[in-house]
Amino acid sequence: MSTRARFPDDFRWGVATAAYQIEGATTEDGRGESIWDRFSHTPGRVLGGDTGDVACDHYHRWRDDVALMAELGVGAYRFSIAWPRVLPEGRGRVNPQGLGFYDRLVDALLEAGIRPFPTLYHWDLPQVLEDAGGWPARATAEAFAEYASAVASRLGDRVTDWFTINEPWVVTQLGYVLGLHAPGRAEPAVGPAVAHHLLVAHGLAVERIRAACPRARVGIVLNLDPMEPRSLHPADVAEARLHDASMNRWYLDPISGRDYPREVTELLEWDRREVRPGDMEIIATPIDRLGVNYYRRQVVAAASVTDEQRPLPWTQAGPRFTEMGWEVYPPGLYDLLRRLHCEYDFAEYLITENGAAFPDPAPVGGRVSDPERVAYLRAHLLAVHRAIGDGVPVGGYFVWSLLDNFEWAFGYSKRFGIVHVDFADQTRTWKDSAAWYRDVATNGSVS
Ligand code: IFM
Repeated sequence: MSTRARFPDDFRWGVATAAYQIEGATTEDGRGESIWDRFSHTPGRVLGGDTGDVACDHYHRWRDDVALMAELGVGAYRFSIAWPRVLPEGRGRVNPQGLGFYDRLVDALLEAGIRPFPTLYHWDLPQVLEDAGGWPARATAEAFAEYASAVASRLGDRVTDWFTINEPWVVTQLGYVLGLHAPGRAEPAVGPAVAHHLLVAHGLAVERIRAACPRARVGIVLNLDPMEPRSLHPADVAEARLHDASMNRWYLDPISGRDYPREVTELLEWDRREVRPGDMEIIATPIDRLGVNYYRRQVVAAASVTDEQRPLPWTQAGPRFTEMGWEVYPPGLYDLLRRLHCEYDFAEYLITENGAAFPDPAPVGGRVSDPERVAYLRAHLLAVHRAIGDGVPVGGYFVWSLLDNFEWAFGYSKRFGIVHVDFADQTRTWKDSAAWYRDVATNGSVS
């Protein structure tokens, strides 16, 4: 009996990256400063003092990287557009060289038979907009809509698949509440305003993209972690529900036409002063698909409960973790997709990111051995296949990431790529996972 999991013929096999993580060339061709340039150049913010100044030098090597994707046999590429390359002052004047870069990239992808899936905001806010208030200010959402128009007007004759914002939870929590990401503001009080403006920005951009490109299929990308209570003790269950509401439902509910989860607005004592009439309708502008970034589940325990008080059985995190300290839990992706389908019913889902950092060995004989990553990707793809079999409309999967790259506050210390990058000389070397994924993408099946 065959154990081959065959995916639908029109399933999209892709790889994903983001501008600041791979492009480098941060001061070239009129690009403006981003919050990540400022943050990474501030001592003590990024591990090892790493910056995205060079990264994978993709800004100069993009033709080779497109050829690499063609060799990999992928039919889709999710990348992000750097706002400060296109609008160095954040709004107003368009930088033709910045937009020209993405214009050429799109042409090259299409020539290679690879469908472009750009994301407009993967965290590199123009620094001038941060100086003017950043995401706590509503003007940033309005500027984002202008930026979306500028990009969609130029690329919309060839690009139909768009994502607005990547992982608004990360922008809010890590960027503004905890200060672990750019712009490094540890100001919990601005959290709800940041999240709300990101969602308003998303809704405004959906309208602008469609106006410029009537055939567009538009979505937002959310990082969603299933929250499992440690036990069925009512306090653990309540805590898991609260985590789910503040991380997952805070974004899923409003884009689906529901309100922000009340338990969270109450907990944060948010007076909703930023919510203007009509905002919730803008946020709920129907989308064509949801981008799902899945890496792990979280097992949640209430601090008030001792283990002696917990009824058995407990939920234990499994034995395996990635180098990020994230539990390897493929069933969570299946559970998540079923839950999204049952509770939210989006028209389509794309797995816009899934992948893992492991401490890879150095290349030997032109290859990197990474069996843990192959096992990770394989198990998660089987979870996706199972969800499709149950009727969840999952249309594609993008490995995070094509290349080892700048992993934000961890600098270059965490390698997520299926292709190894030697950051000293920019050599790209296939890992075993790249060869494995090429077979999967080419055959449309996982065995
Ligand atoms: O590298 C990031 C990416 O930019 C956003 N999602 C998670 C990845 C791994 O941390």
